[in-house]
Amino acid sequence: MLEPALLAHGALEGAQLPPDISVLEIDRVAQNVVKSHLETCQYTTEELKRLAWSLYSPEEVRALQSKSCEAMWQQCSLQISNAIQYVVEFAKRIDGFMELCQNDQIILLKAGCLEVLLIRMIRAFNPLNNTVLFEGKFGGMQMFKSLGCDDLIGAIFELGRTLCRLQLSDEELALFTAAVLLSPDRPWLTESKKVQKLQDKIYVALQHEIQKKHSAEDKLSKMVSKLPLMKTICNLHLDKLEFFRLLHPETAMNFPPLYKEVFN
Ligand code: CLR
Repeated sequence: MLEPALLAHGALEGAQLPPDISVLEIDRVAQNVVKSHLETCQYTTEELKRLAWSLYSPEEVRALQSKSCEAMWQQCSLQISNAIQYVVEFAKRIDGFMELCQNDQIILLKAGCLEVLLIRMIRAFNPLNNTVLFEGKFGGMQMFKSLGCDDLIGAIFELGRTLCRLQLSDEELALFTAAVLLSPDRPWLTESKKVQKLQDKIYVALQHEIQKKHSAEDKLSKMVSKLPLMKTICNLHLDKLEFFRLLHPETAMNFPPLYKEVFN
């Protein structure tokens, strides 16, 4: 879905810049996106390093597991909603995003923010023991048992593991999440050409950033190859949410407004 556009626009093909984009401009794009990411990433790298040592005890995990499905959904939607606020702030700070029409801003955020969260998750994911940060401590997938979404949780953890293997730097993470957010192929966009231009520059900046250490074609195509799994997870999440809403309409009504707005 994103791949053909990306390939067609040459972001994966060699180092040459499109004739209308200068090196200076690419540097400016990279600086703006990386700064925006660092200002809105919710936890600093140092904070996360410290937190990685605080693991849920077996008793605490058991307590989470014996919660009702409704209570656990409520807790997760609250955490996700908090994290989404930072993604919204990230988007707003990306040069060009606020110049898009409001309709398109909303479409891009609604369509992209879970994907961005899933990529951001690698900062808060420990592949050594397969744990993720949840309400201030790290725990494994068993924590989420009471949700009754083992397939979804399994897919999220699998994505965490495979993305961690790419060892993305904060710079690469920043540019990759910005590129995902500015996907010109989201349905109902009115100015997708404008979005395409922004995304092209970001992908060129990402390629440039990767080249400092690796073969860019290789790493960038590995990153892009994880997008289908992210799409699957987003659709699975929507299915689970729809099903949950049918079973527990009152609880779903009380989900955080931002969570409801993004996934309605
Ligand atoms: C992602 C990176 C953000 C901080 C953050 C906040 C909430 C976390 C999320 C991260 C990772 C995924 C997460 C989520 C809360 C619940 C969710 C742990 C670390 C798990 C996978 C459960 C999903 C349940 C569904 C019902 C969607 O900066």
